Amino acid sequence: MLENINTPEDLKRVAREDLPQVAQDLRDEIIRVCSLGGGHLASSLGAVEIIVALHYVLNSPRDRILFDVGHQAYAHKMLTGRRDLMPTIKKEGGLSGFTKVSESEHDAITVGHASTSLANALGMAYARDALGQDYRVAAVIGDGALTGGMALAALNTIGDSGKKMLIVLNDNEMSISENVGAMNKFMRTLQVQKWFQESESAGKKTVGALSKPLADMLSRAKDSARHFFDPASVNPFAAMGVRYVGPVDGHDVRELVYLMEKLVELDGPTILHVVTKKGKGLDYAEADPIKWHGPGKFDPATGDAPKSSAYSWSAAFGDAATELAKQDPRVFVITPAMREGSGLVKYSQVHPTRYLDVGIAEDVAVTAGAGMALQGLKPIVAIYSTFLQRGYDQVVHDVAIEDLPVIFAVDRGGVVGADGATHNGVFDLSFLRSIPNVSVALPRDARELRGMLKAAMKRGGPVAIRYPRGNTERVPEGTWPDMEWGTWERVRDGDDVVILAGGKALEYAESAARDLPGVGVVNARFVKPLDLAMLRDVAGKARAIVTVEDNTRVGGFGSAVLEALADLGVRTPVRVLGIPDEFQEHASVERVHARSGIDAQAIRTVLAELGVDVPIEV
Ligand code: HTL
Ligand code: MG
Repeated sequence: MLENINTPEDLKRVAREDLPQVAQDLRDEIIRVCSLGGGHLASSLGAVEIIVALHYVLNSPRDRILFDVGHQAYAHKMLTGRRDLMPTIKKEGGLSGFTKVSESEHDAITVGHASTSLANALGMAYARDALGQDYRVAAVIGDGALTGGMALAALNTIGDSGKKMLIVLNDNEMSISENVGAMNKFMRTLQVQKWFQESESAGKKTVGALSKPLADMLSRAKDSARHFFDPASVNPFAAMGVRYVGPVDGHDVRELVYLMEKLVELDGPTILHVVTKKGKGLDYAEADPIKWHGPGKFDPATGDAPKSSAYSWSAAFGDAATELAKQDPRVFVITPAMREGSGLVKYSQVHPTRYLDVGIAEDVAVTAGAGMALQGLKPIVAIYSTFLQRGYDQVVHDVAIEDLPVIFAVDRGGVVGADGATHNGVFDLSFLRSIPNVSVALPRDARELRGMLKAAMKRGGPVAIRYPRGNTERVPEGTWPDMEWGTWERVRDGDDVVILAGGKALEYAESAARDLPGVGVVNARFVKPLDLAMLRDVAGKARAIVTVEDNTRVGGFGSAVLEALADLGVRTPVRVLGIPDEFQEHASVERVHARSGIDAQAIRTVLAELGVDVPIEV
């Protein structure tokens, strides 16, 4: 049926009875597209009926449909003119993996981080009313995204504001891992309401039978109190002043249409709680939604995917943390909803009492670390660079002022590639090094990572150990090399031009210098503190210095070197290579590094400009 459905208007011409077939066709296409190049499969499969119903009832783009995180919106892209482009998703020059305002007039917000939809919807509702307009605002938010402080705080204001909007709570009991938190438990109590259980067992009949009178009641209740349907004795949504309806079957598209038609007309804010299955319609994804949250390419018939024996940086961290916690009973690891991504599955099993998933609440993760450190633990906050942006004030205010011993294992530092601008971790060196007391270390491999972790434990104070997305090599258990804090290491002799680089950028530097006599390379593995003794020595002899970093050039490692040289009164010329001051759209990591001018070839070009005799590549 999709052949003739390229816009929401086309969809509205479909008979209601045929909407389940549209949903099925969208699902087939999502599976096909994801099998070719990977994508957010399970979440997108689960949200198909919600999206069909919203586009059937609302008039996008005039009415605004907001998707939280934006990773579940593949059906939305297909229904808004982008079906043909779906195979380009997350590829260079192709569609974004999330919704993006500059990509389509139907994408109401640009997103990738969780929990922003409700505050955006609140702002839009105020804008609508302030400008005397009358469009409708609907937000789709997952149960995982609802664990974020931003979402909960927005709800607090939404309920008080009385602003008209529809919030579709897409509850699949999953974040990337199992969802956590008290709200999650509360939602389970709603799901075991008797009538819902019956509807589950007796097919969809009971939901239809029960929700029709419910919907009639709703349409009569337009102006009445918001607390009229309250299936649990205490409903936190209702308590916040948001009308609560549900839970209903989120895969019964006709039922959803029926309800939404009524609910979007109600004054004030309304939550429609829908229960969905993550991975719906694909047996292996339903059975293991964690594995199928964001797979790479796979065989759709069997679910077979290319296996990799590579050892990720995340696994290297998780293994090291698991060992450290065996040695020291004060070690405690906190994750904001990223157990799998941060390599902590094993840790969480081996040390369940010293492991905490706070949900998608990075601010809470950081400040809970502060509380633990104040009371004698040695917390490690395992966090992606991009999501640590959510905890910046907490690092400053709760951790750094008192110089507390909180270790930040900062994963996905640098360019991440396919997830694009929302997920790149290219600001952390700049925003962390500007905070007093905070050390910033860049391991070149798993050995250094372990050395830094061990040294950080001994030293105390806030430390960020930052490593990239991707793989490193395995090291034997018990590998704990000594590491002197704040020291760099010469990894290639040469005093004419010297490249200073740490972490991922060091690989590029070594590769660039491989056959160039006179070009030295330093493993600048601490961005803060800098190894001033070595810097002075290098700068005293070299004709020029090149700094390279997988981070914005603005205020990062190169800036630190320039500041230090200025303080030392040394005038050696410095070329600063880093990510330019622009948002980097999705493409492979290698491509983004190449076009940013930090890969080996770009470094060689700069060396040639500095007068180094660089052989011409053929
Ligand atoms: N922290 C923040 C602030 N934003 C994001 N996006 C993450 C972490 C990582 N993340 C996702 S998707 C996701 C997380 C934690 C789970 C969201 O669960 P929800 O949706 O219940 O809202 P579901 O997957 O359909 O169940 C991405 O980075 C894509
Ligand atoms: Mg969910």
